[in-house]
Amino acid sequence: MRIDVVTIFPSYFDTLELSLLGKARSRGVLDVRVHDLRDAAHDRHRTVDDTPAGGGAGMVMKPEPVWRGIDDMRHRYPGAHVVLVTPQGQMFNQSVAEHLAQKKALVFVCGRYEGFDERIRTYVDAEYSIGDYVLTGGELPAMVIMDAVARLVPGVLGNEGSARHDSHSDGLLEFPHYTRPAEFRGEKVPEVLLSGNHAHIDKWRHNEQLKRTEERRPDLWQRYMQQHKSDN
Ligand code: JCQ
Repeated sequence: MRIDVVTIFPSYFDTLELSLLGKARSRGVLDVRVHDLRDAAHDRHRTVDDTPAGGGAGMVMKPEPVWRGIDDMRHRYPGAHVVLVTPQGQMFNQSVAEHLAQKKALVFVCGRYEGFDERIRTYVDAEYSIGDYVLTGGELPAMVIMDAVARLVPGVLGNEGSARHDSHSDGLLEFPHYTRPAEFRGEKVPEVLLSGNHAHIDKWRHNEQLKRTEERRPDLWQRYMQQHKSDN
């Protein structure tokens, strides 16, 4: 998979090298390239923002550099899926991550200030939000989405199996995990996990997933029950 990022803060992405994504890159599974949006600004001051039409506080990202940035990516990668990350986008979740993981080339355009000039939305394929809160820029959300997507790309994780059985991959929260010691400050590892009976263990874990999801995430539990009502 190829991922391009367009941002006015390319150095934010330096830490990617240190992560699992960096290892995937060095193995050639993932190709991440970060571009400075200011390179697409053609004036002497490399201006990417301007005052809002109609007045008001803050600044708005100028359409021309953002459009040039996107257009440049589309020329380099004709099939690229161009994504905007803003609080106004469709909610990003595991299903969206799975959808994006199918793409051969992704482009993230990171916004700053009060947001993009509205006219830029015509030139993107999707707009996602990572949650109902406001950040100072799209860089962190882009990294969140990249991380969630990249770990689903075959070869990115060392252990291929570990991507599949995670929270949300089946619409339920994860079951509780334990490791040694068998007793920690008076609390024991549930006996079933030490039994060696894998049928029992699987059943226990699934039941714990249901209990925990019902208690903590009634929204997810409702949807799961709706989808599984015929399986008993
Ligand atoms: C994304 N949830 C919150 C901040 C403006 C381009 O528009 C803007 C984008 C941001 C960064 O994104 C978020 C966000 N999902 O704050 C301001």
